[in-house]
Amino acid sequence: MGKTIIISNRLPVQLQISNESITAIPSVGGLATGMKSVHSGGDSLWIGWSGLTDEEIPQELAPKIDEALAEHGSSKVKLTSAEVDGFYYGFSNRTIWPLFHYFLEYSEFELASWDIYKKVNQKFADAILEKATDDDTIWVHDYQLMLVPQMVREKRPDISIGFFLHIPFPSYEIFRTMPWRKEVLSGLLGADLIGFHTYDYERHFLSSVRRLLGLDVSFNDIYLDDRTIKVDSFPMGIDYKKFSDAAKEHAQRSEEQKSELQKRLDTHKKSTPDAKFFLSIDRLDYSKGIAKRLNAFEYFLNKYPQYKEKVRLIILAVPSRSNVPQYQLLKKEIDELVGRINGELSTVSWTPIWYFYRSMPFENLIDLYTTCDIAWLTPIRDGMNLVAKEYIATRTDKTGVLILSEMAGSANEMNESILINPNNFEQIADALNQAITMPKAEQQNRNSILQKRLERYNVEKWANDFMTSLRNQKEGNTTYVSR
Ligand code: ADQ
Repeated sequence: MGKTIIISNRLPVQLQISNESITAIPSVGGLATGMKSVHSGGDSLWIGWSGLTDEEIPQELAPKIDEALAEHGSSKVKLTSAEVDGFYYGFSNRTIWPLFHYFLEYSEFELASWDIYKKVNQKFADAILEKATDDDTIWVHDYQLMLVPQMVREKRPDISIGFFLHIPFPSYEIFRTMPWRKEVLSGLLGADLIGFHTYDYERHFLSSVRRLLGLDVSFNDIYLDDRTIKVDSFPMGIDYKKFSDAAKEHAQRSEEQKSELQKRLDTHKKSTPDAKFFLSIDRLDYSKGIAKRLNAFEYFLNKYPQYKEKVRLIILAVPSRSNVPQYQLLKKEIDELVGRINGELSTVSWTPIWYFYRSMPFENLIDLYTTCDIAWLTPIRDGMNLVAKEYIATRTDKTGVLILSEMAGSANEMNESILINPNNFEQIADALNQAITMPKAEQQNRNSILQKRLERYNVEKWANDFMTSLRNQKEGNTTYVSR
C-alpha cells in the first residue's frame, strides 16, 4: 500500500521566522487536528501553501523552510503574491465562497481571477504529481482546490483520489449562475469519492451533475464510461477528548492559575449571580450572521425588558480575509452596531455587549465555553460549524444551552439544541427567553444526548470513515463493469 497525500490550501503548520532560524509549529485548527490520525498514523505527506508568498521568503532561507516543513511531513506549493490575490482573495473568496453560501449578490465573476484559479490549481496538481506514485491515496480538501482531482486524474488514471468540501454545496438554481459551472463539476469528478458535511449538500451536488453534465446518476453513484464516483455525506466531528479534557482541567484551577479573562468573568458573575452570559464566536464573515445577531439581541431586550442589566452578550469575532472589501464593510457595520447598542442601552453598572475582535489562545476559548450559560450560534449559512460542537464538549456538568441556526450543517446532528431560523427575530427572542428559563435537569438531559453523539462521531472517526469509503470505492472500481 502506498502513502496518503493530503492537499489543502494551507498546511497544518505555521512558520515562524526569527533572524536566521525557521520553526514550523503545528497549528490547532479543525482540519489539522482532524487529519492527525491520518497524517501521523503512517506514511503520509501534506501538501499546501505555507502562508508566505515567494516575495516574503528570503532566497537564502528557502532550503531551511523546506527542511522545517519536511520534519512535519509537509511540503509547500510556492505562490507569488499576485497568485494569492487572484486565487485566494479573488476567485476562492469573492466568487465561490459567497456563491456557495447563497450570497449571490456578493459573487464576482471575473475571467482574470478564474484564470488564476485554474493556474494555481494546476500548481497544486503538479506538486502532487511530482510526489505521488500510482499506489498512493490522494485526499484533496475544500473549495480552493476543486479542479485538482481532474488535473491529477488526467496524468494518473489509476490513482485513488478523494475530495471533501468543507462548505455548503448550493442548490442547482444558485450553482448554475456560475459561468464556469461545468468546468468546476468536471474538476471534482476526477475524484473516486466526493464527500460533503450533509445529505442536503450531497443532493444539491448530484442534481447539478445530472442537470448540467447530463451524466447517469443513480442514488449516490455517478456513472462514467470507465469508473463510478461515489458521493456521500461525512459530517465532520471535533477532537472531543481535547475539549472535554481541557474543560475538566479548567474546573480544577486555583485562583492563581486562572487567566485574566477568567478572573474578570468570575468578578462579573459574582456581582450579579442571576445574570446570564450569551456567547457568540465566529470568524468575522458575513455568512456567520453576526450583524443580524446584534440586531436580534436589541430586539430581544425590547421584547423582554426584564432582562436588561441581567444578560450580557460576549462576541468574539476572529479577523478573517480583511483584504476583501465585503469583510472590511462588515467589520465597520459590526463596530457601529456594537457602539450604537451599547451607547443606547448601557447603564452605569451594565454594558450589554462585550466585543473582542481578535483570535484567542485555546485557553481563553475554554474560559468562554465553560463560563457562558448560553451559546448563541446563528450563521446565515455554515457548512458545519464546529464551535457549536466544541461548546457542548466543554460542558462537563452538562448544563448550558445551545441556540443554533438551522442553516448550519451541524443542526442536522444537534436536534437537542434550540434550533432557530436566523432571520426570525421573534423566534430568536423567544428562544433566548426559553434558554434563560430552561430548568437545569432539562439542560442536562439535552446535553448528555448531544455529548454521547459527539464523543462517538469524533473527528478521528470522520477521517477514518472517509478513508475507508475511499478504499472501498477504489476496490469496486478495479472490477468495474460499465452500465
Ligand atoms: P470555519 O468557517 O472557520 O470553518 P468553524 O467550523 O466554526 O468555522 O471552525 C472555526 C474554528 O476556529 C473552531 O475550531 C474554533 O475553535 C476556532 N476559533 C473560533 N474562534 C476562535 C478564536 N477567537 N481564537 C482561536 N480559535 C478560534 C469551515 C466552514 C465550517 C466548517 C469547518 C470545518 O466554514 O462550516 O465547520 O470549515 O469543515
